[in-house]
Amino acid sequence: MKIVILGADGYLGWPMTMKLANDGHQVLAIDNYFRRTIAKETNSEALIEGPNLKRRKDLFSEKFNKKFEISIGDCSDFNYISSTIKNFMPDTIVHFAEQPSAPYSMIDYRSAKKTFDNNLNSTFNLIWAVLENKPDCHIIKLGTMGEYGTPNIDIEEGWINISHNGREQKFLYPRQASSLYHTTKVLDTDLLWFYTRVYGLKVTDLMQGPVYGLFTKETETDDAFLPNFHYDDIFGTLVNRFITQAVAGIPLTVYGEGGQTRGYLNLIDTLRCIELSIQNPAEKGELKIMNQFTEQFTVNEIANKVKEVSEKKGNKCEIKKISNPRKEMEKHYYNAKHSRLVDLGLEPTLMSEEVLSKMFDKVYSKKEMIDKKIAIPRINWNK
Ligand code: USQ
Repeated sequence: MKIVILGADGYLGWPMTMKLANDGHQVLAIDNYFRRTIAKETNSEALIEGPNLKRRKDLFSEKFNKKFEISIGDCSDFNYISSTIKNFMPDTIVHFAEQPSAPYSMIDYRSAKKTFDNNLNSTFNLIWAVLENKPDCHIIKLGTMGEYGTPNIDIEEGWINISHNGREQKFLYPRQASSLYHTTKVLDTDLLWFYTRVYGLKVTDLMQGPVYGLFTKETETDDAFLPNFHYDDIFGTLVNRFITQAVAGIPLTVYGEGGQTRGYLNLIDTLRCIELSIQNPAEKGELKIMNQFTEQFTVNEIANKVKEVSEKKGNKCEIKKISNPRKEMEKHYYNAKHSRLVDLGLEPTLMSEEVLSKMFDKVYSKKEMIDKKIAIPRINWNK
């Protein structure tokens, strides 16, 4: 297939690019290094930051004897994205090209506006670029479980039947996010649904939980292929942060009571879920929504798992509850459905001791490069 990856330099976009190219697809990898730029601006450099896309593309060709194309450009520039799609004529577009950090979106007006402009414009422009040039192209959009928030009822996969005064209709499941970043994802979903039902786009929206991990078939062949790995409070996700904190001897920063429950998944499963979505495209006029995670945990449960792995290696690890810098529920009901991807063939890679141990060892090999100052929270929107 001809596949475009938007946001191909990212934590998920890069391993996805390699996998699809290695599997024999014709891949065009696009990025404008937005995340690298704002990570530098906020003093949040990754512990593992791969070479730029051009360099990685060359290294990949040498190692795997396969090719992919790259294009450095900004999806929030309509002329760029429209002409690129017109020239490449993809069967599928995987859209990761968004500012992914909740804390970044909550720093100040400037960071909020950048998040808003980048995320909404990239999705809006993508929609129009597809409508004008390749309307039968399947768009796979990375959404987030955070769109649903933490409601006091079961979370369905995207849609819910509502009965009201004796009548019934299916609607998008109610969404109530707890950061501006997550809210831009809600707005993206609404935009995609509008253009899908009015103009007959083919869209899959994947509501993904926090991802952890470093290793895929391709990334583990060479350190230069590892995805960028953040452990700071802005771009680092929970498991990756806790492992780095354990390695560095910093107490694991449990925010508030630590009862916050989320659906987590391994990086390997992210790639598999997207592969399954590519193989099972939405129909014309369909917005297919799937919840993309494999296991639910509280923050406390994850802290305990990481502590256990760390201490088995003789590396002492403390857990510390600190005042929550985020405005979120710390104790809540959480029961999110997630069977659609399993029904398509996903076999979950669980958060086992072995999986965490392998991550720990790789992070340990980079221990000297950890900057302890950026591993503790610097952004507070719970004032
Ligand atoms: N948390 C801690 N201590 C920390 C860091 C986080 O207790 O040191 C807590 C947070 O307060 C939150 C939970 O852990 O309750 C998860 O935080 P996170 O930073 O791993 O995840 P989040 O900010 O929600 O965002 C991440 C990705 C985002 C993706 C989202 C999926 O950055 O791109 O959309 O996970 S989800 O969380 O399901 O919305």
